[in-house]
Amino acid sequence: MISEFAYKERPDTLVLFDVDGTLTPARLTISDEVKFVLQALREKVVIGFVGGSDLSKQVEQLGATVLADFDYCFSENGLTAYRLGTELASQSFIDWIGEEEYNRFVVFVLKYLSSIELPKRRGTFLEFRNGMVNISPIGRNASVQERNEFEAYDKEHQVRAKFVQALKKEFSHLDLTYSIGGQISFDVFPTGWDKTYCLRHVESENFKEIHFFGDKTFEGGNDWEIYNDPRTIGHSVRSPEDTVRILRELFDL
Ligand code: M1P
Repeated sequence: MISEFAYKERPDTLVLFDVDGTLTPARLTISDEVKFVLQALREKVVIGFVGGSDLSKQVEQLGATVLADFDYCFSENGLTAYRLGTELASQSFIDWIGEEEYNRFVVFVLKYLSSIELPKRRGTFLEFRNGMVNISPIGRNASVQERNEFEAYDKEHQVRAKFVQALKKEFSHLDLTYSIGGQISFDVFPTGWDKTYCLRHVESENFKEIHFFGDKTFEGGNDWEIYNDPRTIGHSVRSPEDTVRILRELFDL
């Protein structure tokens, strides 16, 4: 069978990108320069993104045509996955954890949130997603300015780190991973459902090379596992400009 990727110069090479800090500044939109370089890259290799956020946020950041602009779109680490605009079968967090345990978890989170000191609170403290829950002490409705304030406050007071410790203690019987990947929140998902999860969606393509670009490649960062996975060639970047520079060098763009 002829692959849909056969027209590319290197159809056996996949290049995957983290979103925040790699293709866009954190929670902001993609620049024309990055878009242009990705278009040129897509002529040569298969491209995809793998982000922790859900698809609606990636549409805001990468554009309304995101499903058509990338060969693979992996939201929530690949728990929501698209190949050439068609959704792939996946698993869900609620099926994994079960309603009863999830209920206990949410009650604990809400009680804990109401018991801590914080200078500001906004709304949407817990976001239920397909492959994870996202918990934010200030709330996901915070503005950019409020996000920056919370991030600075959290650095000093370790609000998220302490919250994670409390959850780990209370739910030690569940094999959950807690990942502080962004500015104001942390993600909770079954261990193993980190960004390496998306690789199972591309296994049958037998890519000879899978490159991964990410900015949180340090231990504890949400790019750490896929960056270090033996199936990928990892590239650690500091910004979208850095991503562009490495792409131009590596793929002669
Ligand atoms: O992609 C990194 C993280 O981006 C957001 O984090 P925050 O809102 O805290 O900056 C969230 O969507 C989070 O799930 C994601 O891991």
